[in-house]
Amino acid sequence: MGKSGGGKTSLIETLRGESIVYRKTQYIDYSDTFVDTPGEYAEGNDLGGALAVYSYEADVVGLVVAADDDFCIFPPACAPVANRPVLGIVTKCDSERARTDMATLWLENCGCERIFLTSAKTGQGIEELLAYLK
Ligand SMILES: Nc1nc2c(ncn2[C@@H]2O[C@H](COP(=O)(O)OP(=O)(O)OP(=O)(O)O)[C@@H](O)[C@H]2O)c(=O)[nH]1
Ligand SMILES: [Mg+2]
Repeated sequence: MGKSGGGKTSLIETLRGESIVYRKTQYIDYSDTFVDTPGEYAEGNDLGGALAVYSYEADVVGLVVAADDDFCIFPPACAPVANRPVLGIVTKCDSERARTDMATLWLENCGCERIFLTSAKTGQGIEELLAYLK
């Protein structure tokens, strides 16, 4: 879960070994190994409850923040309310506007137990994340 345009679907495509094709996520897609969610669900209170429900369908929850994001939508100390591992995933580490340290700090403040630094474009961090998930 994470902001719209943050790179969730691209990350999933990369983890699957597929090429990246831009497709706005329009609904919660739980048809396969990954549960992909539209960013809008994480951006407002009205749909946020659905993310909580779907998080209980998953073995592991990933909070996604792009390295070039200007702000973080997740509040501090939100991760420990889940009774399963909550990972922090920094996407777009290749971006020329990347502030990876800032994104990492935001996810640490959320209480994420592991933080992966990734790029769907360069493949950075993908093997490490796959190894963890496997
Ligand atoms: N530079 C760079 N761009 C990326 C990366 N990952 C995704 N993008 C770009 O960011 C844009 C949004 O990517 P998506 O994967 O669709 O983002 P999303 O989080 O699934 O967005 P929603 O479906 O709206 O929630 C696309 O134009 C991607 O090409 C990355 O690792 N590096
Ligand atoms: Mg998407």
